[in-house]
Amino acid sequence: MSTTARAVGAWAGEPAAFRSRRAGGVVTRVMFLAAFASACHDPDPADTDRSSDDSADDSADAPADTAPVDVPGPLLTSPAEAADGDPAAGAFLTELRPAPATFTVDGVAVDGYAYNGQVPGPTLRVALGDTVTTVLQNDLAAATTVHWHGMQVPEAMDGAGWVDGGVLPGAAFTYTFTADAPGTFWYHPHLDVGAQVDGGLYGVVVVEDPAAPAVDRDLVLVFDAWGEHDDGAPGLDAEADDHHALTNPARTRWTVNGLVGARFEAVGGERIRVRTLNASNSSYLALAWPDMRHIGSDQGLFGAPEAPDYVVLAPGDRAEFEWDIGPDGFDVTTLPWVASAGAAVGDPRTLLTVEVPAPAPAPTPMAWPSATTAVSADPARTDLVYVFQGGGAGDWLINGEAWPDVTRHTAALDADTVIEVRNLSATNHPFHLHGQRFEVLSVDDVAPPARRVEDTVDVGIRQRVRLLLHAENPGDWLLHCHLLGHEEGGMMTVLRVE
Ligand SMILES: [Cu+2]
Repeated sequence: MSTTARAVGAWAGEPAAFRSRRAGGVVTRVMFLAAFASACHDPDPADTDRSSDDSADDSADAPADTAPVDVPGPLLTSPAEAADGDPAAGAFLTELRPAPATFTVDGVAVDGYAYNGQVPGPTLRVALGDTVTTVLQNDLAAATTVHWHGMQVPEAMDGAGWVDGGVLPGAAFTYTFTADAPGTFWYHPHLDVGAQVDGGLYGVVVVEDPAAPAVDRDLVLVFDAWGEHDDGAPGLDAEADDHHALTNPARTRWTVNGLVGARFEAVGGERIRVRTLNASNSSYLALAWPDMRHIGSDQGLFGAPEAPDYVVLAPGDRAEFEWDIGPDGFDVTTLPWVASAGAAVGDPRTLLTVEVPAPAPAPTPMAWPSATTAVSADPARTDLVYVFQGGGAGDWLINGEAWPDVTRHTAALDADTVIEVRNLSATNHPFHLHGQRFEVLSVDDVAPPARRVEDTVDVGIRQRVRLLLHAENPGDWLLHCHLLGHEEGGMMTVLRVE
C-alpha cells in the first residue's frame, strides 16, 4: 500500500518536515556526461561506448569526453511489452527467459540478470479475465521461479519456491492462471531474492479493465535503487553481488525504467495513466510533483482520486496517478525517506523530467465510475496477530520465529479474518501476503479516508495496522516483509487458507 500524505493526514503520520522542504518547489537540474546518457534498458555486454547509440535524443552532438555538459537525458518510454503468442481471444501466451546480463547504471557496469534481455523485464499487458500462460525458461545458473506479486493465482502457480525448490537451471515451467482482477501487479523470482531481484529480475503485469476511465496514454514507471556509486566510502562499497544501497538515500542511484536522469516527452492536452512500482530491495520512495492526482494503489483504482503532497512507495508497492498534461513540464522527484527513520535529511531528488515540447491547455481530469469508497467497519475482534521484531545482530522475526522454523496459522476460506500487524522494531516493514488481497481497516486506530485494497502495506516503526482479509484463494501462502534483506533474514511465515 502506498501511503498518501495530505489525503490521509494523521492516518499516515505525515512528517511536518516535508511541507517546508517542498515549499520552494526545488528543481534539481541534472548534469550528464554524454557518455552516461544511455543506461541499462537494453543490456548489451559488447556495447561499452553508449555515447552514440541513443539516437532518440540530440546528445550525440555533444562532446563525449570533456567536462560535464548540460545535455538532455535519455528519453524514457514504458518498458517494452511482451508479445502475445496466442491469437485466441481471452488467452495470453508469452515466454520469460531469465539470464545473466551485463548492463550499465548511470555509466557503471553491472553484472546482473535480465528477463528476455531487458531490465525491467517485459510488461505483460493483459485484459481482465484473460487466461495468462507464461513459459519460464531458466537460463540462469541457479534455480528460480516467477512469483506473481499481488495476483490471486492458484498456489501451484505462485512461484513461491519454498515447497518444490523452484525451476532448475536449464529447465522450464509453465505458469497459467486467470487475470481475475484489474490493476498494476509485478513479477519477480522468489528464490535467492537478494541476488536475483536485486540483479534486475522484475517486470510489471498490467491487467486492463474495459470499464476503466479512458486515457490517451498508459505509462509504466519502474523504480529501482542501485548502490553502484558508493565510491569506496568506508562500509558502503557496493559489492559485486549486492547492488542496492541499503538505506542511505544520498548514495542511492534511482533508475526509472533502467535510466538515470531521464526525460519523458508529454503532449500538451493529453491524459496519461501512470503506473508506478518500487522494485528495489530496501529503498523507499516519497514521490512528489505538482498537483498530484493519486488514483489507485496495489489492487487498482480508488473509488475517487486523492490529491496528496507526496506518496510513499515502499519496496513492492504500486501506486497509480493521473497526469493531465498542460503547457508546463515538471519534475518527478523523491523526497528523502528511509526505512529506519521515515522522513530523512536531504534535498528532493529528481527522478524524471517531464517535458512538454508542444504546449496546450490541460484536459479535464477523467470521469470516475464512482465505485463505493466506504471503509469496512472494524469487526472489533482480532483473529491473527503478527508481531514484526528484530534487527541488530539478531534475526528478523515474526512472532518471535525466523523462517523456516515458523508456526503456520490458518484463515478460513470465504470468511472474514482480522489480521493485526504490530511493528516492534526500529525500522519500517512492508507487509506482503501472497495470493490474497486485503483491506486496510486502520493504522494506529485511524481508519483510512477511503477504502484501500492492498497486497502490500508498509507498517511504520511502532505502528499497529489492522487488516481485513476475506480469503478467496485456498492454499499455503507466504507472508513476509518485502525488504528483501529482512525476508532473507527470517522475516517470513506461512498462512494457510482452507
Ligand atoms: Cu522488514
